[in-house]
Amino acid sequence: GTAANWRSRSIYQVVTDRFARTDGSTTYSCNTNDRTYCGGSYQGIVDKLDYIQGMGFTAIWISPIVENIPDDTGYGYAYHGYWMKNIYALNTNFGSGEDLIALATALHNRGMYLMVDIVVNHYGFSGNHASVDFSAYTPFSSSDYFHAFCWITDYSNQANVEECWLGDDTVPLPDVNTQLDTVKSEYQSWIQNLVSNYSIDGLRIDTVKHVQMDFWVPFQEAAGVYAVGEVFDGDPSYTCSYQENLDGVLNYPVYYPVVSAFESTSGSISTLVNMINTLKSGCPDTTLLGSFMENHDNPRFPSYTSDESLIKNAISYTILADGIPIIYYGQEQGLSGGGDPANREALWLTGYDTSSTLYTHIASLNQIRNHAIYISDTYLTYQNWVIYSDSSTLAMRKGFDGNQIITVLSNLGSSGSSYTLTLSNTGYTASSVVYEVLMCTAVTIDSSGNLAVPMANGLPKVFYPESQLTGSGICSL
Ligand code: ABC
Ligand code: CA
Repeated sequence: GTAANWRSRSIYQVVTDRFARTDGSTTYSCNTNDRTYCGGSYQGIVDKLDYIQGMGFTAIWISPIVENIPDDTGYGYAYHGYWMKNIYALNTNFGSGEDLIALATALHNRGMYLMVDIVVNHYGFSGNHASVDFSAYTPFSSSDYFHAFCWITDYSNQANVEECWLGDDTVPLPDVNTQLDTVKSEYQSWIQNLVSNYSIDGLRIDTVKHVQMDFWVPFQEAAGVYAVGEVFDGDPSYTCSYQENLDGVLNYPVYYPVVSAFESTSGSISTLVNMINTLKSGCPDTTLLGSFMENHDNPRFPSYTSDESLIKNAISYTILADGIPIIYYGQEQGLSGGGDPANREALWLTGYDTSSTLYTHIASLNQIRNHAIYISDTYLTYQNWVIYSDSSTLAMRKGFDGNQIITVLSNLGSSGSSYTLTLSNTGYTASSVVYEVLMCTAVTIDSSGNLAVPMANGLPKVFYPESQLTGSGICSL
């Protein structure tokens, strides 16, 4: 898929080893602290596509697929897939090549896309940095293909970030010399073949800020599909600069203010509003950024707060703001693990409940977004506009007249009071009827065009014109 194809997608991120097993077990034990393979597989994902599609997702992102080091390291096994050994072989813990192709086919039969996580920055090793056995690597089988050893020690020094090694003397991550022409062309032909062999529709690229900027343009061109890069950095100018060279980057700049705005009833809404506006003007294309509020590297949001209203608001922002929404597996079941490795729970232990509050919340949000896109894909390129904010509220508009979703967010929490918020600037026609699609209640716009929002219990509100809902199935219309 091209960047334009991906703009309309909504992505469900799975840690392949932890999402679903081939035997469909809902009891197989998986202790995250053990950092071992728990048996999740490509076949397991295929068998649970109804569960994913039932929430309205139109794409999945899976863990890195290539062969990793087999060792039981001081940090456990490579169940996450980021410790490469051979880029020309698969990690068979997740299944065979046929299984992976079967997953791609099953997705495509449903009109869904496959995004695969990839690493080019480093390989993996178990033990001291000085004892790395380069001959075990394919195809970069000697130290000549790697940067000379040094640890990354200074994130303000870009050469140090690019040329030194991640990791430590338990698991060093030997840093590939991505400045060599032979390495660049090997990686280009590798990615071209990988994408075509497994019918991959898009890439999530790991450790992008650890590789020279000029590596990315020809690499993405060789891949021929949309790529979203991981630039793990909250600084908008630094992170957005990578979007000059890659279709998209993960929206780390907005991640931090989203979490802090909604993790408690005293979070700062204004810091979030400022970041939204900074990105709108400062990032090449906010509508191609990957929006997320959880992932496998950061504590899950419910580890900060168990308040369901706050959680629902943060999810609503993630799905209805600019960018391609990415929901991390388990958010729909309210999993609450803290930092790595606690945030990589086995989903099967939840029993895949499709009636849980957050499962249906996510389904409603994806459904209204998918519908607005179906009505007109100009919904996607209309840049999200903050039409109102105060110390506990953020109201935003996305979509042109007649096809605009108005999202009203609050961080008052579940015990928030009931009151009416009067909003202007929604663009809704005076005296027309709009629907609040999370509770399925109709609201009439007043004769001056104002929307009276019934706020209560700190819950988010999502509005859309009733006239455009006919036949959508949303709120039984
Ligand atoms: C292993 C063990 C862990 C153990 C750890 C020390 O080693 O499993 O239990 O605690 C993979 C595995 C991990 C594994 C690592 C290392 O490899 O998933 O389980 O941890 O062996 C990507 C992936 C990530 C993956 C790797 C490595 C890279 O998403 O899953 O990890 O292939 C850096 C990298 C980033 C990387 C991340 C984990 O580390 O840049 O690519 N993620 C600052 C730095 C960031 C740094 C981040 C976290 O700290 O700037 O570059 O990310 O260390 C904001 C600032 C940010 C700042 C944050 C903390 O604060 O704006 O810049 O980020 O305000
Ligand atoms: Ca590097």
